[in-house]
Amino acid sequence: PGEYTLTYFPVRGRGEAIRMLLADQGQAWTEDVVNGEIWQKGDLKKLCVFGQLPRFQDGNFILHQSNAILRHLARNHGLYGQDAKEAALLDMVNDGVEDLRVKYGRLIYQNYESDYNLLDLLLIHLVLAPNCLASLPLLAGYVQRLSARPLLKDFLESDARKKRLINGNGKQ
Ligand code: 0HH
Repeated sequence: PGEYTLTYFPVRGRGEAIRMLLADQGQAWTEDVVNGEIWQKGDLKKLCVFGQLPRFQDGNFILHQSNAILRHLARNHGLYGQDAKEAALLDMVNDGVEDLRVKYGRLIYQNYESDYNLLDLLLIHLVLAPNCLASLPLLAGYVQRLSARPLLKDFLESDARKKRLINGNGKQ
């Protein structure tokens, strides 16, 4: 791959699963942080295919849509299964996680309201309700196992991540 740059708002949001994948793979990337003031100007929004972030650069190759970015990185880093059927199963699970993320987004922003993708969402649930996995040992073990992976652990405990807002609207 070329040099990686993630352009996103100063939150975990739809950037965090991408960041966790890269961190866990030992892959360096550049953070291009867009605050509200820059976004309000509208110039960047016009450049975005769907008028939204995240935007990801792999060298000269520019991608939008967080799940397309995750799949691109999964292919680049050999994380997309052994064959077309395994890739289809990964798509199925990730699409299910996306459905859950959309519901979570509604809860946080309106109503309040793959592996890395699910881990991010579960970690956020643990912020909202620390005991929510108490009766779900398989999921709790999953969170512990993944969070203990050395590179991912370093990332999860890094100052930069601790400082990063979870949602940006104070509702967590
Ligand atoms: N389907 C797209 C994807 O998966 C959805 C992208 C999307 O919803 O990539 N982008 C939103 C930002 S994610 C967007 O660009 C929601 C978190 C926003 C938190 C902002 C907090 C800022 C705090 C300083 N929205 C801007 C827009 O639509 O104009």
